[in-house]
Amino acid sequence: SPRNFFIGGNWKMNGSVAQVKSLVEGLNSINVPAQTEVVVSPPAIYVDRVRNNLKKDIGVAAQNSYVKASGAFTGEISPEQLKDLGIDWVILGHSERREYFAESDKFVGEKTAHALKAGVNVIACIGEKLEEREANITSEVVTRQLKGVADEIKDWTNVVVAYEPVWAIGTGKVATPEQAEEVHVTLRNWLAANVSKEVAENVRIIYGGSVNAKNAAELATKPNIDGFLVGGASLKADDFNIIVQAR
Ligand code: G2H
Repeated sequence: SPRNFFIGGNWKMNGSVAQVKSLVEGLNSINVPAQTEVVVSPPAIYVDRVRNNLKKDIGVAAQNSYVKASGAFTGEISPEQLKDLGIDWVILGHSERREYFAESDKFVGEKTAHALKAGVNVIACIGEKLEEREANITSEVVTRQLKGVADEIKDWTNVVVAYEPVWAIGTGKVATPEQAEEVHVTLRNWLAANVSKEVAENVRIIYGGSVNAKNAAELATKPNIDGFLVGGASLKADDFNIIVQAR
């Protein structure tokens, strides 16, 4: 498969100067295997120091970026500014941003398009809520969210799709490998039908939601699971290292 394994660490709104320092030291002793890409995502205020202190074979992502290069947008950060700091990735459309900050499918698509235009790669997050899964509308929800991105971009080379079922996030209730694989196949089929066969074949689709050092290896055996977006377990370098080595 041309799809290199991709492991993202989403630190969310966690850490202090001291904790960031010790986590970066731990990450610097990780051996990044061949055909594996590793990216960590600190809170915005720590992004610069992490980039300056982390070894270069681990990438750094912001957790959000805006749709303008600069201007009167108090509190926002542009992908051009990220690029200026040597930050090559951004996580967009995480369910916590959709839920607590009312980000729409269209806005996530627009932010994705702007980040790509600025030369920043995107981890685009999608995923259904528990009530949506229970109502058997998982496929409709995740393909609608994916369409929000597809409507705004043409080139998927620098996009990684993260499927993160909301009911599995931070709950300890991980999706089974079969549940995740089923949705990843749905997404790939939707891309083949609505974007192109090439994009469907080449885009990395990673799984997120309570991935840890114990469950990562089994999830990684599935042919359409190309890696993970890891929250809680990415805050411990030893656990994160086990996940990085999972395939
Ligand atoms: C899902 C994931 C990382 P956690 O949000 O994006 O978090 O692994 O803590 O469920």
